[in-house]
Amino acid sequence: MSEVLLERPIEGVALLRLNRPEQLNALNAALRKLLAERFAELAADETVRAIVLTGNEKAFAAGADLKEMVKLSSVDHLLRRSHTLWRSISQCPKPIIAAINGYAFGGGMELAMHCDIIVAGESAQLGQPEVRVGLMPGAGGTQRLTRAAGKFKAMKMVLTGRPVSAREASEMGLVSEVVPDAEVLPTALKIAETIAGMPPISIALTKEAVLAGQDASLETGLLLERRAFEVLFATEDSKEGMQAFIEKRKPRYRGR
Ligand code: CO8
Repeated sequence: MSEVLLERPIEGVALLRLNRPEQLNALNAALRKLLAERFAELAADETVRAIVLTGNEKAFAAGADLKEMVKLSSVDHLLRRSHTLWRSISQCPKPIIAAINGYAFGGGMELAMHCDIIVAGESAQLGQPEVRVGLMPGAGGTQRLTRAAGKFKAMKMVLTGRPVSAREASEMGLVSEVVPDAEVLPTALKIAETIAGMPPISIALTKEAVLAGQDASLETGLLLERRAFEVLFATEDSKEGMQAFIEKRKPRYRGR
């Protein structure tokens, strides 16, 4: 059975399931390569408007595969250039919704932070425990976590390795929504379905503006937003959306 399962549960929505349940979805090299390939395919597939990424009821992912990593040298890591695999996710132009049950630890939490929206179950735990095994976050944990939660919350997590509950994570601004465990995937799929019904160029430019703006000054971010906003007036979908509102009918978006 593949370590990453792809389903198409709703029109416009792709569902990716991490599938190494016996290892709590620990991210080994094969799984990460497959995941990167899936994201590249879904990014290029015009019928896909939103992606949901999930694990199982016990784990979203318990981190990088320590049994594999213990054998690697610095040079192995360098030569693997595994950051290029993460890029396929971070540069995916389609919205990605993480649906988290159970553990999202280490590389698993970093994977969740590559997503755009995070739905977590009440019993989910999020953490960066790498320090406890003599490592540190290596896929954006020191950076994305700090940007999401601020220096002091982030420092406490990465320096103690202590996980936080879904509720704590929510208070820290680390997750978008906390729901009962059984509602995680249905909620994520519902959000994806809503996004899939929106005009795709609006969605792509909005996602791009939010992400690019995070690394820019406010002035530059506002400029990026303005330019993208102006570009949208060239799309058929913007005309259709506004016209449908005026005519009190449902818009028909074509992605043009
Ligand atoms: N790597 C490999 N195997 C794992 C991992 C892991 N990260 N996590 C769990 N497993 C395996 C266990 O070894 C066990 O396998 P087996 O039955 O063959 O012994 C199976 O999954 C079930 O695990 P447990 O028996 O430990 O289950 P518990 O419910 O008792 O505990 C925990 C669950 C608390 C999640 C515990 O398994 C744990 O602490 N796991 C390790 C968590 C961790 O340290 N994660 C960080 C790893 S380092 C990292 O992510 C660095 C990221 C760097 C960049 C990203 C590159 C991908």
